[in-house]
Parts: sequence; C-alpha cells; structure tokens
Amino acid sequence: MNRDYEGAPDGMVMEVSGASYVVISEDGTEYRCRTFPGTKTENGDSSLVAVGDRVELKVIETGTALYEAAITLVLSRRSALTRKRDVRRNRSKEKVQVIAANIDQLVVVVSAFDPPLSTRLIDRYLVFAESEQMDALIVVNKMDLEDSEETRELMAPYNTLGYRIVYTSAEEQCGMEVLHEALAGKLSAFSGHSGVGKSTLINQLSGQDRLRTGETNMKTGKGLHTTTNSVMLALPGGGYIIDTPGIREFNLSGITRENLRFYFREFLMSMQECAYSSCSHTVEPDCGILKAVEAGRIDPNRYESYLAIYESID
Ligand SMILES: Nc1nc2c(ncn2[C@@H]2O[C@H](COP(=O)(O)OP(=O)(O)OP(=O)(O)O)[C@@H](O)[C@H]2O)c(=O)[nH]1
Ligand SMILES: [Mg+2]
Ligand SMILES: [Zn+2]
Repeated sequence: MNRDYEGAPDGMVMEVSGASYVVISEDGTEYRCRTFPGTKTENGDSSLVAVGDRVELKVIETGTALYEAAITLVLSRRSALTRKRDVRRNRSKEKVQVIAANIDQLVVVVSAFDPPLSTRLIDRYLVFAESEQMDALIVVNKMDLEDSEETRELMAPYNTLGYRIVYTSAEEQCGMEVLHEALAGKLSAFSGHSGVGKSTLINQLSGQDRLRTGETNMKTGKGLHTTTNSVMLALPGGGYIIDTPGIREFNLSGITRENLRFYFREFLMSMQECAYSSCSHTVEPDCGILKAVEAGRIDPNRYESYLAIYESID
C-alpha cells in the first residue's frame, strides 16, 4: 500500500471558500481539501459540501499541491440550514444551497438597542427554528445600552414559553460565561439582524479575531452586513459556532399558511377549541386561539406576529 494514501480520517468541514475546504479531523488536524469527480454524497441534489458536514478523507501525497486531502464521501446530514436560491448567482444545478449542516441549535441574536429589540423578528426566527425542528437559544446583546429591567420584561413571554434566553454585553464582557455554557459541546449557528453584534460575540467566545465587525449605519441604525460567508470556529471549552446571514437569506419554503400554526408552541392547546378543524385563527368565528388571546392565555404580541407572518406568506 502506498504510504501516502494510508488511512481515511473522518472529519468535519470548518470552512468553505470556493472549491476549497478546511476539514478538521477527529484528532484535531486541519486539512486543506478539495472534492473530485468521484466524491460521493448521501445528500442527493443539495450542495455537495457545506460547513458542518461530516466527511471522509483520503490524504493526498504531501508536498504535491495546494491540497492535503480529497473528500471521498459526504455523510448524510442530520439537519441543514438552507439559503434561498439566488437564480442569478447560482449557476450550478444544486436545488438547495446549504449554509450549514448538522446544526444543534439556532442562536437568535438580537440587541437590546441599536438596532432596537424587535419581538416580531424574534418570532420569525423562532417559527423558522420550530419548522426545522432545531433548538433555539435567544441571545440579547448590547445590554449595556438599554434599561435592563425593561428589556427583561419585554422578553418575559419567551421565558414562559420555555425558550432559553441569555443576556450579554460583548462590549462590557457581561454574560459571556453563561453564553459559553449554553454553547458548550454543541454546533451552534448564530443568526440575527445586521449590527446586533454576532461577529463581536463570536470573536470573543472563540478567543480569536477572525471575523470582521462593522459599525452600524448612523442614519438607519442598521448594520452594513459585514458578514458574507460561513466559517466555523472552535470554542475553547468545546463546541463550534458559525456566523450565518440573516433570516432574509434563509429558505423559508417549509413554512406555509397551513402549518404556521404549529410553530407557535402556545397555540397547540387552544387550537383544539376552534369550531373549524382547518381554522386559520384569523377571521373565523368561535376560534380557540382568539378566545385565548382575549382571556390573556396567549400573549397578544405573539398573536400579532402570527398574523403578520400569516399575511407575509402567500
Ligand atoms: N454597545 C455595544 N456595542 C456592541 C456590542 N456588541 C457589538 N457592538 C458593536 O455593534 C457593531 C456591530 O457589531 P457586529 O459584531 O459587526 O454585528 P453583526 O451582528 O456581526 O453584523 P453583521 O455582520 O452586519 O450581520 C460594532 O460596532 C460593535 O462594536 C455590545 O455588547 N454593546
Ligand atoms: Mg457579522
Ligand atoms: Zn382558530
């Protein structure tokens, strides 16, 4: 046997840039990799290789080229965070573009201020996470900029619903221990509105300074979308994090007017009381959800989010 081709280390894809991949093997070695026409996949038509993918490698003779290993097999994905297909830019034949694979939890990052906290946006993310059967963790960053009590009050309904919330200030290094603990041993995808501080948090968590951070636009209060591609970073205490684009880029085709109701946890109980089994909870008489809202069992703000998302789907 050729000694240079010995061994088929398994690894996880840490970085994708063009046709080049960085894979970390189980023993912690990083390989610069490429695919080849014989690369096999267990994931059908979707992106061949994405960040978070488990792959099998064949080490290439050292010193020959830019690449140290070839990806021979991409293993079946447990979960996939996918992107809306941009027809203009995506000339390949892949049907679904995968941002990241095998994610354990979606970390919804919002800021207490600048940009202001939007529960409407949180609800959109939570609906998405529920539809993908992904755990969600909510991080409220920039706690140094806003009254802490008011912010916690605004977030209280999510506590009641059983979503985990971590309050941080990346600027003042507050809440970072709790956040570390919530991320340990997991593969977490960070997402949220531009400018909320995702890259700043990730840089601090990883103890590296690999992600670019940006100033928020002074006029609009919105960030400038500094982050464009996905890179995974290892946490010193175990676990991995990846910075992803915002929800506008996500493929939301799994959410329909018919199934939206199932992604609001608190609706499940009251739904059984609707007069019509196919009740949309918008205009129907004798609606269990509307009654629950009136009785204060369902947060009116959450119901408003339901209506807003319902209206945005056609
Ligand atoms: N006051 C305060 N500012 C922060 C905090 N965290 C981040 N910032 C600032 O907010 C701005 C945006 O931070 P980024 O980390 O680039 O935000 P992002 O979410 O990665 O933005 P995109 O990459 O555009 O999606 C930067 O100027 C940061 O310095 C915080 O906890 N408090
Ligand atoms: Mg960023
Ligand atoms: Zn109803």
